[in-house]
Amino acid sequence: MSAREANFDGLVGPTHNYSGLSFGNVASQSNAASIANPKAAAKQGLRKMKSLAELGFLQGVLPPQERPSMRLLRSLGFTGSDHDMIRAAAAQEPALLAAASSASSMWVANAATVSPSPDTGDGRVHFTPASLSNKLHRAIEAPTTGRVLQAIFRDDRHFAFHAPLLGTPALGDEGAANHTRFCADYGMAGVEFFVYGRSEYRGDVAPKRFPARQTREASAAVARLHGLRANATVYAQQHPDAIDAGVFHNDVIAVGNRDVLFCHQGAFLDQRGTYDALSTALAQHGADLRIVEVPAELVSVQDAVSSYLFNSQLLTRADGGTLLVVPQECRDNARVSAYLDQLIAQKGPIDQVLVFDLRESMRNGGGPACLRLRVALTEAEAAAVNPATWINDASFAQLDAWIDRHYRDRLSDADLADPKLLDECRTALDELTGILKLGSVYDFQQDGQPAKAA
Ligand code: SUG
Repeated sequence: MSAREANFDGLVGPTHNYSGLSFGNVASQSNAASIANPKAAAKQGLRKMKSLAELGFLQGVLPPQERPSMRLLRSLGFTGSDHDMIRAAAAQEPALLAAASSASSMWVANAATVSPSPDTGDGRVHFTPASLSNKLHRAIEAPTTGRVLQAIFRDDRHFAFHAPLLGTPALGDEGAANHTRFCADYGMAGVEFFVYGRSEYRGDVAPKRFPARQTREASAAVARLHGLRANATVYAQQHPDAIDAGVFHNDVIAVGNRDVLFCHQGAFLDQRGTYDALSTALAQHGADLRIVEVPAELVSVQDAVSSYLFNSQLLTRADGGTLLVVPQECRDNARVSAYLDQLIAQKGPIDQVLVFDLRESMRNGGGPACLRLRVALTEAEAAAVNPATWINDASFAQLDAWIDRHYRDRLSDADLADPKLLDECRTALDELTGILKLGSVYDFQQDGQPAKAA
């Protein structure tokens, strides 16, 4: 069966800001309290989507979520009108208001784990929204994520949805950021690779400084839910030293596509054993794994974390060549930039590098790969996707104008206390669900509240 990989990028929401909410994510911590530009952020992301669509890649979009989350504030005991709750939270618990206001749903690599149909027990594409239980501001994403995904992948003959895992430390799940699929071809059964930071019940090695967000138990549960075959799943523990250096997801130190794995030499606790297990499993699925390992002497883990070299997208071009999509920060770092030049010159598995300015997202620790969710689709499955969510010239122009109409170009911590931000966000999202033909996916639409709450 022939199939293609689609990339669905998260559109940055109107409340994009720097609140320093993610302990263990160096960029989020170091840019705390700086001024954000939501309009520029949304346009940077949309431009990447448009460019990749123009190059012939299948590109979709996922909408932002309603923020601040009134559901969260109400569940924390704030009462009264929506504006009352925002004012009270701003006065009493500004950190909770910041958590309720984060635009973190833009990083859709954390939205869900997706297994394409050739890999799964029932031959459908399986989705498990990530519980993201390690961080309050992210744990509130899952219910809306599930609704949004089901409004896009809406034919249950092709698509199967699972509930997020329980939000408890033993089952920490961060979705596709810790999951990679290798295959000979997108339409053939492949090998699904799950990387975890710690195990709740096995093993004793864990990071000391920063949290390991993903557990082995969560990864294995997702694989079971999706009906993956035992000889087609490989598990590896992320190197705890990498997590302690700021690698809070595996996609900050490794990326794979088809038969190529591009990673740092310090990515996995058992680097050699991981390569062997992947090579063996992939060989049983018709391909030889090609590994591009970056040595620490050329690019340190610190350089990888600050440049996001591995938070790149590895895409297969129509001519079969491989494109690496990197953030501008990789060219700003002399060692990483030199490495990229050498990588292309050596004519190995990676043929081309494409650079994007994603600075607004990068300053919160979100690079090109964080911003996209990969879904390999057969022709019939692609035809069943909600067509309004594909990016083309017309949808780009509509979304670009929508951003112009609704987004601020400056947002500080203090601005989160402004209840008008909620009204602006709801008005924008109400219009967006019309553009993307999603129906009523947001709480404020389901509760029957008007877009402009008093
Ligand atoms: O979960 N940043 C996100 C970045 C997620 C990146 N995703 C992947 N690597 N796939 C996070 O740490 C920062 C928000 C703030 O600090 O306001 C934040 O949530």
